[in-house]
Amino acid sequence: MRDASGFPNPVPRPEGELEALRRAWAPPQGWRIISAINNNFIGLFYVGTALLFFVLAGILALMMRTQLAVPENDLIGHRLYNQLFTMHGTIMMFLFAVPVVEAFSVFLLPNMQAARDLPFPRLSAYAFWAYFVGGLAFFCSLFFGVAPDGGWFMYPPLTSYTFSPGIAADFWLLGIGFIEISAIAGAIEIIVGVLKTRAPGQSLDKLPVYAWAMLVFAFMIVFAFPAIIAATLLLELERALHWPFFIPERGGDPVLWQHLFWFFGHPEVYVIFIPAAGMVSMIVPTMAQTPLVAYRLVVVALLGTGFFSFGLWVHHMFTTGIPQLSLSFFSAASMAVAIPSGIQVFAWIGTIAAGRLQWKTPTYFIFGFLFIFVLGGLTGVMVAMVPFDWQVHDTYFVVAHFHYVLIGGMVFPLFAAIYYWFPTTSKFALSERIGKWVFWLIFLGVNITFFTMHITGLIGMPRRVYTYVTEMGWGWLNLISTAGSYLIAAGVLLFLIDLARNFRFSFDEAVGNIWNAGTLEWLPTEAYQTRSIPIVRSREPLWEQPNLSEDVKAGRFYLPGALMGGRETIVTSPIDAHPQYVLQMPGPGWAHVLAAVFTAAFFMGLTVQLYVPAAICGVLAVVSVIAWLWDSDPGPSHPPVNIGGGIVLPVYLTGPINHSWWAMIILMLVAGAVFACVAVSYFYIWTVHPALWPSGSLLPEWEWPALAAVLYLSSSALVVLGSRSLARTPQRSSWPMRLALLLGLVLMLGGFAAQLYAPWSAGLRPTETSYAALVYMMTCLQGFIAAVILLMALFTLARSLAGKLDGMRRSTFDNTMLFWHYMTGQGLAALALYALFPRAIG
Ligand code: HEM
Ligand SMILES: [Cu+2]
Repeated sequence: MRDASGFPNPVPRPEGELEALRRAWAPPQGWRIISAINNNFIGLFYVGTALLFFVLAGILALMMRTQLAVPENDLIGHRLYNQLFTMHGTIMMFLFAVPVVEAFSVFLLPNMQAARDLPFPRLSAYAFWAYFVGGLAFFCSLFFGVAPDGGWFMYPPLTSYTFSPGIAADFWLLGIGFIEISAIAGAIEIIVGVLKTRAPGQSLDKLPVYAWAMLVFAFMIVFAFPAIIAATLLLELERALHWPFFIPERGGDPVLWQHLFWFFGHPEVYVIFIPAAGMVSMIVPTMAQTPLVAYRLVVVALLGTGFFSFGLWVHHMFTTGIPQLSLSFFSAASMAVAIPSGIQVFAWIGTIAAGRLQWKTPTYFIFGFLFIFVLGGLTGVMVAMVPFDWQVHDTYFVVAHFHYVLIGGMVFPLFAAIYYWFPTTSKFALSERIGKWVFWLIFLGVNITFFTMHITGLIGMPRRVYTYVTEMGWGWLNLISTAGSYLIAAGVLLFLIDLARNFRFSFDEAVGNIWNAGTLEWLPTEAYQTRSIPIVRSREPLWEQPNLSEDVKAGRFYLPGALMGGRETIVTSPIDAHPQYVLQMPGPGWAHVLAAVFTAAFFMGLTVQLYVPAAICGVLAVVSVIAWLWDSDPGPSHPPVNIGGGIVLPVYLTGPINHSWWAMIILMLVAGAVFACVAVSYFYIWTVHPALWPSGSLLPEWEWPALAAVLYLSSSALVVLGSRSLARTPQRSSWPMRLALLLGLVLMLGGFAAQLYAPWSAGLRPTETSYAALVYMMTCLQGFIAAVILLMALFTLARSLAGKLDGMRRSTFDNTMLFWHYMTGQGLAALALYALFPRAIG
């Protein structure tokens, strides 16, 4: 029977059958814990760790405020102060703001989409553990006096080897580069999760705004974070091997760092704000008990903000001597981006006006958010005006502005979210009485601390100074700011007390829907999410689909229980959310946790220059990843299953429908973006020092590059032949496929050797000029991708020999093939830039 939306209704199963399924459902104890680690629990652990970093960075801020309370204070010297503001800024941005929103989504998204989990639970766990271990190690650098002190944006030349010898700056570069890997892993998980694991019927126009926001967030990470990865790679190579990317005497340019950093850093602000806005769009309708006004417009605004925020980065560089025309462009664009945020603000106000507001703690925080964020937006428009920015650049006015935006734009929504959503997983709700105290303390504290700073800045106090003389007359303003910061601290402390008193994690006895919300994360859950997966017919199913909770709980919908005796969820089509296949989730495992720990140890070892232990950890990390992936491609291990309502789904599909295929595509986008950043740097450096480019008789030779190109292309062609051969043997692996992979590997390695040899034989050395360094940088990236392909191909061969790969069960092969083509594409691009570009200009 099909209903209006085109989905068959769930047919209630006979009571006996349901009973049997219920029994199959009850997971054994160990299984409960593992499913917890992979889902809600890792999400909460993740949120908790991020809050820990918020508190730690907050303590650093209090230390700074204490030092600045009175003029000529010598509580903290300039050295420590430099470390404090660097660590505070860095931790708040990289170890709190981004992880906390990813953490929240690991915990919220599956519930909101009534999926049993995000599609790669082990990848979320990997992201978490990498962040946990790496973040704590990074923080501990403070205790050993080796904390970075170059400011959170680490401008060279200050942070290059001449002015920052020692390992402090390396801590920042390797530590942050590593944390970015964790953020990107999370982003891949979120994109595939939002697009592929939704409740049947939850088409894109019924998707909760929060899920939209997370989708935009994750895509922004995919395109913005590669810039900081590229930048940290360049600076680390400059520091370690003296490749001169940012040194003007050898053709480099320190402003290149600023471009790369802010191409990441500006979107970063929206990366933080967009998920928070998504949370607000969920909380406001519930608190007002009416659907969000202008849903479509809000979604368009989110997409618009995400897109346009990539065109604003230069407004952080108005004082670097940028040409007038670009100044005007970026100034106008910076003001224009206020429009989509304005649309959302009006949608929230409209929703509040349309409904009847419940005055609960989350509501207070929403109002605090609106007030503070709008003020931050106003000063934002002020500093977007170039002449004004020239006046206040690097003063406390800017410190006031960005704290209004960051605290208003993300800390307040986050508190609202915690008070709002914790009842989904806690036995008790947080206290309303304490909550209001927390709100008022933080709200007043923030305004007292930071409003004052506008004035301090306007009368001239620069940022990043550890003290000031009495005659400047800044003393009383600073004292007020310091007092305010203690109020904030009191509020946060009270919040932690509330959390300790009332938060009790529970799978199945959570307080539940105390706000009468309409979305799926409020469905009753058990050890492994909802008992059955509902059909969704509206944006607020709990409001509009009567008996939904009872029917879900009774198992009257899809996948009622553990049909295959394991962990499973439904994979749906990205637009309409039509059920496509049943995804068998991985079971308990430790390999991914070890992989994260060893990756962290590898980066730590590099930082403190213990190269042998680092190498060992690197190898162990690779081994753990291989062990982790070994049982990740289960194949059609079970005949198609009847998920209920007459729908029979396969348990395994390959090709573009497969969830891991999507993950691979996104990974390729990330790799491509890193390469693109380096390629753009190459052009940029050319515009700065065209005279250093080879010309005339020094033009690069074309024979070796041409050979490399031919070898790459033919290796790709061989893999395609291998794929065809594999398709002809559905039940087993084929020898032609194995041979094609092996021969392909040989050709690829030959291609890489030719690519490496070309500049070397021409006498080019990476330490000589920025041009040469960039040529070798592109070669390094190619070498990295080639090494990955080598591992992937050997892994594929091993699976084929172990009988775990055939014409049906071929996800591993397909992913290797995709990345192989990527390798060829990137190689051709690098070769063209090396061999053809100097010719084109010379
Ligand atoms: C909770 C209360 C907070 C207080 C009292 C506080 C205080 C401070 C202080 C005193 C500085 C140094 C100013 C200077 O010497 O130039 C600073 C810098 C900074 N803060 Fe905060 N902050 C707070 C929250 C946050 C949050 C939530 C974020 C981000 C999510 C953040 C991000 C930054 C950044 C990026 C810097 C610049 C660091 C640099 O100059 O390299 N802060 N903050
Ligand atoms: Cu910006």
